[in-house]
Amino acid sequence: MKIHLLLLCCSMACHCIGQQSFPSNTDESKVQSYTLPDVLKMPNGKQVSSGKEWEKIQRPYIYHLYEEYQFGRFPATETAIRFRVLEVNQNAFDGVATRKQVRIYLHPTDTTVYTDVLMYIPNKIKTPPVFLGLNFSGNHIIATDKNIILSNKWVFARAKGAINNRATEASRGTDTASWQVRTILEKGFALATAYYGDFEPDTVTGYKTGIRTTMKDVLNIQPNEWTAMGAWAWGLHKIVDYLEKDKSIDAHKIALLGHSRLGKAALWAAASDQRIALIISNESGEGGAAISRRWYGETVQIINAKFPHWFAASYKRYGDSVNALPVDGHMLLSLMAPRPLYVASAEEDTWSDPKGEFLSAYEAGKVYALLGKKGIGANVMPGLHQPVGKTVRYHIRSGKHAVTAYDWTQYLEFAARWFKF
Ligand code: GTR
Repeated sequence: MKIHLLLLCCSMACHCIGQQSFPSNTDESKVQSYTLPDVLKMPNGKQVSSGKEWEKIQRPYIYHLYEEYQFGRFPATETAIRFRVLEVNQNAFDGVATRKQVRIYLHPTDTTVYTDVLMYIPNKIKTPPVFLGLNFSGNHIIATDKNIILSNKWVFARAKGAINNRATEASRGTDTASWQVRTILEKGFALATAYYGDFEPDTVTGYKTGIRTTMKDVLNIQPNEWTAMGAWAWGLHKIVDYLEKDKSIDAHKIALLGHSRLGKAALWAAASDQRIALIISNESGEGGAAISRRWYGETVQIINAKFPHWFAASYKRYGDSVNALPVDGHMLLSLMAPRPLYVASAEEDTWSDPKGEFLSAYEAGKVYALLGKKGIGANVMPGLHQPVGKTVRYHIRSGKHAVTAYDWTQYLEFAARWFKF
């Protein structure tokens, strides 16, 4: 019976969450017309006419809309990190790199509240630029290196090698494809990564054991005043705090990469922290780079039903009236300007709406142009494997929802160009 219902539901282009089913679409001819909020229209109705007006009036206004309607606010209280270098080994990757594992204590007194940052730093380069990115189930997944500390935090039951929601030795190196560490090092970049679950486990009740609860008194904010996305973005800010103190890399050259839900978190982290010099949205989709007003792939209604902890309560009001949402993907991308921004999609990743991601990147180009930078240029989607654009760059590749070697090749080239490296 259950299977029958599911089949019926899917043939009707519906997405089922528990007992509920929500309409979803992957037929371009069914996408209705929509009007995007004008990213350059100021609250007084006038158009932004200078970079100064953007910085002083419009950017703070749009940023505030995001706090209010999607991501929630950050704690107003600043905390200083403490850290301990747990390990340094100059012989990683056959001597190509130094491996460094650093424990960042997030709480001023409770030493159980921490994140472990894993770094690989190329030995041949003095203070290299660094790629930063959160990973999905512990640092040990990114390489087969046996010396990486195995995370003992909660992980999804579906995480490879996991038993009872904990990583095991079998979990090591299970996501090397997404990280391409050797190539990153060979191109002269360092890599820094941490597990997003160190800040908040990605479940509806994850906030109870994450920093939104463990640090609520220190940060002076209640868990429901912000969001899981906010907690992950805050975690990235703390890692940047650490990177600024680490003399072995160039903290003026931090490239932040986020895939999928971590792409959404990365965009929010970069919107709220100018120390992040370059941003890569890898298939961040709904609530990230994609245009929510396009009825294609995942919708605001679906994302809120499936992941109620990700976004602010006010975001849920727009599930069936997305055209009234005060923000849309192009506005989030505009908050990256004038910093180099790479948006990427995959052909088979219809859930993330590749066309919506492209259009959003194209639209954000208006803000980049205002600030004297070049966006994507033409609003015609490029073919597969044909990256376009300068300060805002975009590609769509063949294949599924993932970070691949092809993607890394483009990102490394893009970052090398911008960091003059
Ligand atoms: C999906 C979710 C997407 C995307 C993805 C991921 O289930 O609907 O918004 O974030 O997960 O993170 O892999």
